[in-house]
Formats: sequence, C-alpha cells, structure tokens
Amino acid sequence: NNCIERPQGYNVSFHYNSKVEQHHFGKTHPMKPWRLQLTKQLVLGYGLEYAMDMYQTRPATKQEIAIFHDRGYLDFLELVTPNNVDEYRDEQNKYNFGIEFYDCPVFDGMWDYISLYSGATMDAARKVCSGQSNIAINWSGGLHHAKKSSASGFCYVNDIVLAIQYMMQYYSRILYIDIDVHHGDGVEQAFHSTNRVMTLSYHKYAPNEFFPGTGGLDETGPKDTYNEGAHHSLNVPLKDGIDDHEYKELFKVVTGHVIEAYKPQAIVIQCGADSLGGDRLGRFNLNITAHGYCVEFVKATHLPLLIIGGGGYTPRNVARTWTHETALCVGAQLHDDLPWHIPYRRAFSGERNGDGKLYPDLSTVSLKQNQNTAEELHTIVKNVHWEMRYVHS
Ligand code: V1S
Ligand code: CA
Ligand code: ZN
Repeated sequence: NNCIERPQGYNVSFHYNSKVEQHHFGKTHPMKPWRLQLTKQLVLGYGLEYAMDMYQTRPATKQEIAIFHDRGYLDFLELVTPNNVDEYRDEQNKYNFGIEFYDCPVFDGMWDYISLYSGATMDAARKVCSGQSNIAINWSGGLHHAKKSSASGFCYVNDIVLAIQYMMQYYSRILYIDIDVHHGDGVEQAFHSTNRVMTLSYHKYAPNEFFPGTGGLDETGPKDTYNEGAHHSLNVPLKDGIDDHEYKELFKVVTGHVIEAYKPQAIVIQCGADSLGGDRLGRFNLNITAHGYCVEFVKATHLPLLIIGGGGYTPRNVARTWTHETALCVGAQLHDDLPWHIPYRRAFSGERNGDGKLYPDLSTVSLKQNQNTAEELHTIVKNVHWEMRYVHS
C-alpha cells in the first residue's frame, strides 16, 4: 500500500454508505447489493483510500428525490412493504410494479436502499459542483431505467437524473455517457427536450429480445427540429460479443466527436459492469481494462467528472472493474495479484473465479460470438458524426 499516493493537483472523492450493501432483492434476483461490499473491500485492500477523500453519505430526503419524481409514486415507495403490498394493488399497476414485479420487487428496507444510493450520488454531485472534487465516485448509484413515476429494470429512483438536475445549476452543458450493456432509457427520457444535457448510451440492442428494447441508432431526440432536445440523444446500438479492440475504438471515435462538437462543461459517466465478458445478464466480451479505457478517456478531458455504477451481475468481476476504475481515477497502478488479506478472498479464487487475479481474461469466459460487423460499426460512427452537424456549443 505504500505505493498508493494522493494524485498531485486534483482531488478524487469516494462516496459510500455501507448500509446500502445489506439489502436483498430476493434469492434468485440478479441484482446483488452485496457486490458493493466486495468492491469496497478490494478498494480498501489495495489501499486506495489513502489517495482519495472518503465520504460516508447520508440518505437523500424525500424532498430531494421529489425534484424529479412524482409525489404519489414516492409515497408508495416509502410506505409499501412485503407485508402490506397486497393493499397496494392499484398503485402497483399504476407505478409499473404489477407488470415488472419480478424485476422491481418490493423488499424489506426498499425505501432505505433507494434513499441511500440516491443520497450517495447527490453527495458526489455536490462535491463536483463545489469544485472540491475533480472526480467524485459512487458505485452504488447509476440506476438509469427509473422514470418519473415508475420503476423499471431493477431501478426505483433515478439517481442520475437527480444528480444531473442538480449539476444543471452550475454547468450549462452536461454530457451523460452510459456504458452499461443496457440502454440508459430513463436518463434519455428525462432530458429528451433539452439541449443542456447530451445523452450517449452504448448498449446491446435487440427490440423484443433484450431489455429495454429502445436505443436504436435513429433515436436521437425529438423529430421536431424546433424542439431544443432534437439531436441531443445519441445511441450506439450493438450486437452480441463485441470485443475490446472494437469497443475501445468505437468509444474513442464516437465520444471524441461528441465532446469536440458539444463542448460539455462537465461529464457524468454510468459505468454499468454488465458490459464485461461473462456477465450473468450481459452479452459483450469486454475485459476489465477495455471497460476502464472509457473512464481513462473521459478523465483525460480534465472536465469535472461524476462516476457512478449501474448494472453488473457477476459480483467478483464488478468488484474488480470498479476497483480498477477507482485506481485509474487516482492514477495508481494495481498489482495483478489480489491482496491476501481481503475478506471474501475466496470469491476471487479458483480457476472459475479468476485465480486470485485482478485482471483475469474475461473474453474467453463468454461463449458469445462477435456478431458486430465492421460495416455496422462504421455506420454508427458515420451517423453520430453526421448528427453532430446540428450540435453547437
Ligand atoms: N436480462 C434480463 C433480466 N433478468 C431479469 C430477472 C431475472 C431473475 C429475477 F428473479 C428477476 C429479474 N430481469 C431482466 C430484465 C431487466 C434487466 C435490467 C437491467 C438493469 C441495469 O443493469 O441496466 C441497471 C441496473 N427484464 C426483462 O427482460 C423483462 C422481462 C422483460 C423478463 C423478466 N421478467 C422477470 C420481467 C419481464
Ligand atoms: Ca448503456
Ligand atoms: Zn445493465
């Protein structure tokens, strides 16, 4: 740990409340808040806390969450429990719990969980806006599917929208980037009609086959060109099995074009780790370093940066990735051998679990063939570039 030093000239902050990791969505549910504990332990195991400001965050208040969400919806989220859920039949349907009950279950302490992850993201956003942090990190946030008055895809409250709305008081143009394997539909929808937020999501796209089914290449905002939001939603729809080289190249060129044209004053990046090879729900073949490349790339812009988590359903790899990305932020290089003294070391040991290494080869874990053709990727680049004609800083 002696080699972990504070970066010179800039501040990185880590925002966390360990109560968040104690929640359970249910035995068979793929979302495991426990992965956050695993991540924190790796971060501490490598001594990265010596290089950052560590904040224990408070839960967001209902008032703070109501800046974006519907009051009635929040009343429901606050009051419903597994014991009284049957008394809320109408609300369940109204707020999308009926249809998506298995995706968004009512579980014990659900409101605590919601206010904890939202509170940590808001805390991180405040540190960025005050200039106290150049980079602020909250791995428990990034729940990009939640809508104003409905839950969707494991997301109840959209902490990203709350953070961006807060940041809009300080910055006139904010770029939101989403590298979760799923389309960042909730964030896109929330800022549909404004040119002050540009949303850019990279995801697996297959309508009727892969959740949530939106985010096609032609989905670029309102089609009415007088609407300020026109051309300010960007999507990079991909197929199964994209590899490190293709993804990095695509991310560099597309994000590069967008930054050059839009000239954002701050960046928010959602780092869902379900885009890694071998993820339980994902379809890509990325290694940890390719995922991390996206963080390196946005860090290199030297713009105020908010980094949040998101999906990620193979907990050991989620922890590896987010630890690697925390290290990138502070400019530390980590040893490929995981520290010996961490709790749950067994979760990372053995051939199936990555042999005690930080950077196991994940491209070989997934059996997904790369279905993306060079031509398709070229079309994406061309389209985004073309779309930038309408974008002015
Ligand atoms: N893919 C997938 C998937 N798996 C599940 C699931 C599995 C077991 C359970 F006990 C509960 C749920 N749900 C889904 C997806 C939602 C994916 C959400 C990703 C979230 C994120 O990573 O982007 C951000 C945190 N839901 C569906 O595919 C919808 C259904 C269409 C099929 C599954 N059933 C349960 C609901 C309807
Ligand atoms: Ca995405
Ligand atoms: Zn996801």
